[in-house]
Formats: sequence, C-alpha cells, structure tokens
Amino acid sequence: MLTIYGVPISVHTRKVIVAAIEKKLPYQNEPVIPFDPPAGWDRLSPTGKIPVVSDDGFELADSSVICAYLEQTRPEPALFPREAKTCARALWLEEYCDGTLFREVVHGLFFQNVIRPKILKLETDPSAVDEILTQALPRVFGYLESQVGDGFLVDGHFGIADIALTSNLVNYHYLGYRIDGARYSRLDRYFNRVCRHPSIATALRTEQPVAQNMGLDLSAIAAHA
Ligand SMILES: N[C@@H](CCC(=O)N[C@@H](CS)C(=O)NCC(=O)O)C(=O)O
Repeated sequence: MLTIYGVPISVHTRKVIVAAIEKKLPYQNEPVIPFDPPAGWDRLSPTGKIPVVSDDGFELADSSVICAYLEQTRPEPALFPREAKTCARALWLEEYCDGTLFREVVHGLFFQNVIRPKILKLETDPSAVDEILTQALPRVFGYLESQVGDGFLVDGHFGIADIALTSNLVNYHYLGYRIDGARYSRLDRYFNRVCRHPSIATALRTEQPVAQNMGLDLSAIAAHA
C-alpha cells in the first residue's frame, strides 16, 4: 500500500494523489503540514517539503521523482509519453509548472494569503501580492496560454503535464483568484475542462473537507468535484 505524506491541498502532494488515482493505486494519505511536521520528518523528507511517499517501506521524496517512480512500477495508464521528444515536452511543461508557475505565482500568493495570516499569524503584504499579479502572472499565464489547445497538453492524452498545471491552477482558484477569460481564454477553458477529468475530480472531491476547513474559496472548484 502506498502512503502519501502531505496535506492534500498542496500543489505537489495533489500531483501524486492524482497520479495514484489515475493508476488506480490504493493509497492512504498522512496529511503532514510542512510548517508543523511530525517527529522524524527530516529523515523522511530531506528538504522538509511535501510530498513524500512510502511504497511498502520504500521511501521517496519530490513529486516529480515520485510520479516517475510510479510510472516505472505501474506503467498503465501511462502518464508520460513513450516517444522521446513528446516525453521531453511533457517533462518541460511539468517542470515549468512545478518551478516557474508555482514558485513565481501560486506559492507567493498562497504564502501571502494563507500561510502568513492563518499559520504564521503575520499580516499579508499587499505590495508582494500586487507585484506577483502585475509582474509575474502576465508573463507566466501568457506563456501557458500559448501552450494550451482544445485537448490535453501533450499528444492528446491526459498526463503529467496536465496534472502539474491543473494542480497549480486549483490553488490559484482556492485563493479566490480567477483566470481572466478575456486575456487567457484558452487557459481558462482548459482549466474548466481538465478539472472534470475523473482522477482530478475525485482528488478535488476528496480534499474538499480540508480546503473548507482552511477557509479556501471552493466556489470555482465545487462545480467540477
Ligand atoms: N520539488 C518539490 C517541491 C515541493 C514543494 O515545494 N512543496 C511545498 C508544498 S506544495 C512545501 O512543502 N512547502 C513548504 C516549504 O517550502 O517549506 C516537489 O515536486 O515535490
């Protein structure tokens, strides 16, 4: 049995949960919060971050490494294209979403709007939020708008790039933000479409109580889950 450590509303933990659901792997979730970790967490997670998995005692950190491991050990349905160049494109988009979209947009907004006021008991810094929304977001959403089409991101099949992008956009919506449909119409349609994909919808339904508990805005997500 797979144990997934990490709170399910985390962008990277959700990636692993969706991959497990897509591959029909039984799993249990231990909802570790990185700011208040259990004893021994630094041994399990060398970076201190979530997620970590234990696959019958085999422990592994980092959502990208974990998803690649799940693909090797349970190949069907495939989340990574087999063809080299197509796979490289999927890996690039996964990395762009995990790195640039998360680090430069979603993490900062989540940190300012949730972690500072609700966990660290500090005030939100409106200038930091404004800088993300006016500087980083247009650049990052502009690039993503140029990459999405009418189906899934890569090769017409649901896969790792879709999981990484959608997981970030879910948290963006949880914060009460919306994709500007006039400026990023393809990205907005993509998000609403992929949220209905069964493994994503199941993950969103399952995490609803946690999101509700944290006072997040579920109104954009509830329609799909
Ligand atoms: N590259 C890592 C990134 C993981 C990550 O940044 N996790 C966030 C939550 S989504 C975290 O643990 N943040 C707490 C911290 O930075 O201390 C992965 O893909 O798993």
